[in-house]
Amino acid sequence: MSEIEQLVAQATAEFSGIGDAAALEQAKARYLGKSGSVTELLKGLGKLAPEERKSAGAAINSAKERIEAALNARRDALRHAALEEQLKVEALDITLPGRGLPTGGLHPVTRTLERIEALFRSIGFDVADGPEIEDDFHNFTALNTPENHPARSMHDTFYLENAPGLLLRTHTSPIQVRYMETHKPPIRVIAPGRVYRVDSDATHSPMFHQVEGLWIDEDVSFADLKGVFTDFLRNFFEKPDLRTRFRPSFFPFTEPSAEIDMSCVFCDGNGCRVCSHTGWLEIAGSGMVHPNVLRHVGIDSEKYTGFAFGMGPDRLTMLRYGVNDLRLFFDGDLRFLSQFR
Ligand code: 2NM
Repeated sequence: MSEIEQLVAQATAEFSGIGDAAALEQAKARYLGKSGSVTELLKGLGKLAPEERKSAGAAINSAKERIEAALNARRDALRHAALEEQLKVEALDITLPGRGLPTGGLHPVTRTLERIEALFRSIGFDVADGPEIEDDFHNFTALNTPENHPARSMHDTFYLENAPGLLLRTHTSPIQVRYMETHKPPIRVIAPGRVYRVDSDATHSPMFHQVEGLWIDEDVSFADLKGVFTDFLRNFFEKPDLRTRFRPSFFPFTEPSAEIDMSCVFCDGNGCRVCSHTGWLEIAGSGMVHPNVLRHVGIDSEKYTGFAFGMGPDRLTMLRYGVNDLRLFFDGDLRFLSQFR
């Protein structure tokens, strides 16, 4: 056998003995690479006599083609074997039961907010929102809060470190202030949202929710406040016999002001542990909008009057679902939250 034919036999035998792709490419280099055996033979052609060159060249090229064919055959075989191996490992058992798609659900406080919004929309209220980072005017000054009021202190309000005059809103009233600045009476609007106060214990979270309501028109009275809010609570708790009482109170932004209590939804007012045996639960603050507030937003306080109220949907959610720890709503523990799906 000629030297060339021997080279073809040797390469073919070597390739078929190789089991992995990287080793095969190295073997290829030894024959077909820059200084591989076949390449060296081709370089040697120049030294041959011209009459020998043609047949020698043809023989080398034929050998080169057969070595390349052997190489490609082995490449295919290895690729095929790797695929077979992979299919064996990744075998799909279509008889296994499916894993199922977990379904999400709305947070219980979100459900309460949506319920409150739907009830107020049904009697003609708009739903507004606004920035959680507020300025001093919209959060305090427009709401008739004196410069020295304790709510303005750093002990009660989160102020932004690098932005003088900016703070995290402590109530959703600034939404109402912005609404009054941009709308003319009659105004009927509720303002739900997150609010922030420097406060953190078993019954206080530094972030909590509020919904405030506002109705301004000619001749809006305290009687309208009593009717609207009592009706809202009866619908919210689905208790047509629920009762309310209004106790005198104080807020800078309302005059007169009142705390709203409702008959306990657990004992219907007979007294139980939830209502500390009083039969009543505190549920909201309210009052007639102070004329100074109307003046700050450019509404004629001689022509228009209005009522406003503020309540905590977190507490409403606790009462509606019988939850006794506020923090459960904000811990993000799915064992708790998934019970509300
Ligand atoms: C409350 C209690 C009483 C209130 C007042 C206003 C505004 F913007 F019209 F002045 N919004 N909300 C208000 C009144 C809020 O929360 C306990």
